[in-house]
Amino acid sequence: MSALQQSDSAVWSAIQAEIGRQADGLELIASENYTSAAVLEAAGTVLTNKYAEGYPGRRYYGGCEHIDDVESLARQRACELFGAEHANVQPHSGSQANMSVYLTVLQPGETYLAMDLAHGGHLTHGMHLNFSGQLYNAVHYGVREDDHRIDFDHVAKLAREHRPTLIVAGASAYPREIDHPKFAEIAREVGALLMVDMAHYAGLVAAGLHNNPVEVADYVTSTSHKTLRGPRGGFVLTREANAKDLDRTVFPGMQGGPLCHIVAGKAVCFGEAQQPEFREYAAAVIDNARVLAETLVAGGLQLASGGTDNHLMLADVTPIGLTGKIAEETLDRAGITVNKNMIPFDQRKPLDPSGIRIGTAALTTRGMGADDMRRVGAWILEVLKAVDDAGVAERVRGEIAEFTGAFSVPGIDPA
Ligand code: DSN
Repeated sequence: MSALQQSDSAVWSAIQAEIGRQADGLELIASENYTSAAVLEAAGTVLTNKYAEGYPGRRYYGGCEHIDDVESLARQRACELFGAEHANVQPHSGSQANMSVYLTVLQPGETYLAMDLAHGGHLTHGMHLNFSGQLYNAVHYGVREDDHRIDFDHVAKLAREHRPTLIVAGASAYPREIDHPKFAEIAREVGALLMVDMAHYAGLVAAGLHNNPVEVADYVTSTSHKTLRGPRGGFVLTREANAKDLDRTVFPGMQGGPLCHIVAGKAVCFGEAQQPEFREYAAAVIDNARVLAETLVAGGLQLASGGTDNHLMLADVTPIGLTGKIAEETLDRAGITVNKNMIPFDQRKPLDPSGIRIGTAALTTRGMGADDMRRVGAWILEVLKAVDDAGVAERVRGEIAEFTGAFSVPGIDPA
């Protein structure tokens, strides 16, 4: 019996149930993944006990020599992986990574340009209820109505009109490769700084399969847990010239002690992403997304921009008489996990939008390939076309539980 099971059976039971859910179902949330057993182990260590305010070699607490080693490794590996001069690996999340850049380069009330949440941006790209929309004047660009690609003419027009201090590129629900050099060109023209939030596609960048924003941006923010497949957390990359200001903003500006166990998980994840196998993994994520997208389109769903060239797709479910909320709930009953999502120019509301967002990073980690994606696509279509038939969802749930039994989950099943 584990220590947790013995001391707190309620929490232990909930965790066991979640282990079962992660193992038995099809995890298609585009921002989720399964970390390796090594990342999981590092994140579950006694490093959680340690306070280490400050940075390696300059801490406000004693006893930080081993934490220094871990954080230095994480910083060094992040820099090697992405070709950056400086990395801050302490932000607790992607939101805090973004906050740290805004607080470094923007004064309250200043203007920045970022992607509209309704077109695929993130909460921290200036949503009106978020700090990023309350503290600053966020101006939004979006995608074109005809092809759902970023409208660079509009980005340039807004940049010339509003003269923002900062331009933010990057998205949470955009199925196409983002042209970072184009953003850099516009930023240079209007004298703005460029920040790229690569949280979703960081793993593809690490693998050399998406153009690298570090080459053209002043700041690059990310999470470590999406396509990069590390522990839940954030980090920021920048040039050496910005290092002091950024570090001062993260600590003491907006955080106290780093989460040392998570920093250890990040170090392991950056090391894993440097291995040749990671490139193969990232290539398979993209291939799988393409095959799944083709399967869904052939089955009658409309995808934003018509398809995908990264790890995710946005499917409009209204042509088959559903809403995103109904689709999410119905798929959930069948053991298929996705999230409802606005599609560009959505006429519906965020809590019951027209679409669902689907990603292949997690299933690819389990070793699924193109044929499996065709099967997954067929299940999605079958369930969505029979929302009123509880028996279909029930049967598919059973089929999926049997199917997923053949694919191990790192950290849950033995490799
Ligand atoms: N909440 C994340 C997502 O699902 O894309 C972004 O932070």
